[in-house]
Amino acid sequence: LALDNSLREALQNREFNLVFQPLICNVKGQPKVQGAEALIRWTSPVLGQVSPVEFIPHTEQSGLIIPIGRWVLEQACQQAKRWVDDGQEDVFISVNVSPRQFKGNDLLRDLTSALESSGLHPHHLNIEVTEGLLIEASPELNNTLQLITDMGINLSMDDFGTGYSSLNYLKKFPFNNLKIDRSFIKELPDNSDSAILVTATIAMAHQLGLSVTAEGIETAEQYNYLRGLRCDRLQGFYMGKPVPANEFSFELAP
Ligand code: G
Ligand code: G
Ligand code: MN
Ligand code: NA
Repeated sequence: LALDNSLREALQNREFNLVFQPLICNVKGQPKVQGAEALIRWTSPVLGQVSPVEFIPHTEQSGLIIPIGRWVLEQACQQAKRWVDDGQEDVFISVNVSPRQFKGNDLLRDLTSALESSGLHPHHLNIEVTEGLLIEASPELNNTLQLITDMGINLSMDDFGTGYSSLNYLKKFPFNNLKIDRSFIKELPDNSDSAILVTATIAMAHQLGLSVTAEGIETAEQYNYLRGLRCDRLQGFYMGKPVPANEFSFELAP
């Protein structure tokens, strides 16, 4: 495939970059930007901007996600270290890791090496995995997730509610944080089904000892509603779009 060939050259030709979307910590009375989700972007000389929705699946198929994922981890950790050095002592960086990266032994090595080479303390690093990873739940997978947690890295379950959400997973695996998928946030606060689901999910997660992130917040109403529900972290275009590091601000926009 032409796309695969282009992707193969993209890494060495420096066609990828990371953008960072603010994650707002819902501290009582005083919300603040505490971290960022790192998101990959690809500018191909031939195709222009290609969304990760299109190219990540190809890299998972071909295995290119391994070196690309390694690059993402390195870049994300280096950026977080710069923020720490600039005085953002509590900052965290959240990185998407695809299921394919859990096959084999590369991930633990890549995590270790990204942390070591950047000098970033592991508690500044958060890994996001989708529910899809857990379909093939196995003792090895549980072991890997536990080792990541033991390293001091935090674990989020991304896109919660879209796939094979099972409360069982949340108990069985060592997650610290649950990200409610934006499809549930979209119709807040007026849609009563969404309101009930989101309210119950937050309560349940808190009882299981997990913090909750709401993603896809696009309006002031959604923002205020979720703050009222004691949702721990807030993310969405209303507070900030993904931007390159030099445009990222720790000032809360709205
Ligand atoms: O940022 P955007 O909305 O374009 O992201 C689209 C999808 O691509 C999301 O599901 C997101 O999790 C995924 N994605 C973005 N960056 C990365 C990355 O660095 N690694 C992986 N595995 N997925 C990513
Ligand atoms: O699957 P994941 O949660 O990793 O997806 C992250 C993607 O969600 C990012 O690419 C980002 O562009 C997108 N995103 C972030 N905030 C919003 C939002 O408020 N609205 C919409 N529609 N997309 C968002
Ligand atoms: Mn994510
Ligand atoms: Na998501």
